[in-house]
Amino acid sequence: MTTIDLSTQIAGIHLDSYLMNASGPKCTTWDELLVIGKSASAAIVTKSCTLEFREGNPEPRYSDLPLGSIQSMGLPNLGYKAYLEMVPELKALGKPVVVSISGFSIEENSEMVTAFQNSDVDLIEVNFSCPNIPGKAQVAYDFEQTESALAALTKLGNKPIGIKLAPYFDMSHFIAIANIIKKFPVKFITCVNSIGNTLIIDPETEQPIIKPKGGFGGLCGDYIKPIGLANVRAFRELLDDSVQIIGVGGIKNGTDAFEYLLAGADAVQIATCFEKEGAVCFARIENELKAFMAKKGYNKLSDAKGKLKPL
Ligand code: RRO
Repeated sequence: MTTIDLSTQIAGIHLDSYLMNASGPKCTTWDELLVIGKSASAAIVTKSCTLEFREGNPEPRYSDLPLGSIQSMGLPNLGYKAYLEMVPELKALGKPVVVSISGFSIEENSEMVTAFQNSDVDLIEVNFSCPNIPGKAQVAYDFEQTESALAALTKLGNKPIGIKLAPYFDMSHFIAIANIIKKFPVKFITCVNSIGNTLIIDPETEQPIIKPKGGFGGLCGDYIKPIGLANVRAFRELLDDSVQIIGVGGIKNGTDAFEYLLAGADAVQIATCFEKEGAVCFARIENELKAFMAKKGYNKLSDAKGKLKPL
């Protein structure tokens, strides 16, 4: 059987495979990160962190849905210094470490970026798109703030910085964000975060199914795959190849991963499927992707990357 090479790179950082965990489920504590380190995930991505420890939003704040999930976790995390201290042990697990940061201001993000610039992490993903903090808008939907934040954060060191984007739904928004990204040395983008502020109602109880924000939460999983694919595709066409794209949204099998490859993803992240299935999902999806590519006669990612065929 032909060997299929799924190795890739993000901002010059080599990844043995195309699949990694997303900043999201099961990546908050050392024990959870250790599980990811021992799995087939190509990197270890941490839960978005803040200056201080956060308990997160009141429960119930997560619910499985038939085709995904809705959640309003509210950034529960250990505080950035805990992740900073873990970096040497995480690196010792033998794969790239991606830290996600999600401060509440440019100043807070600057403090955290500076700290991680002076650490051994491989990539810094700045989360501009958490939808679940009461009273806080998503930076990614505020183009002026996105530009000011990038101006400040991209000059704090030489380690590659990327941004986690919200899903966009209008061509003018793809173009506006791409034009901002082009002004700065943004090395990668991760798209998409959950679709924020969706509402699932239980008709029996006549209540929302999660508690925070009156039931408004981030929609994840299969529901958002077409949106993730469109965002990856749009940005792949608008940005040049110096910006790598990490696709996220509804990847639960090898063909989902392959669809993101056709759209132009350099790598993909798995959130809801990892939440539901556990860390075995990485090897399973990897094997399914390899089998699907073998059937097609492809033996490396570049054989199909970005090569969506016109109808
Ligand atoms: O913790 C969360 O509620 C959360 C975050 Br930080 C995020 O970026 N996206 C999301 O759907 N949930």
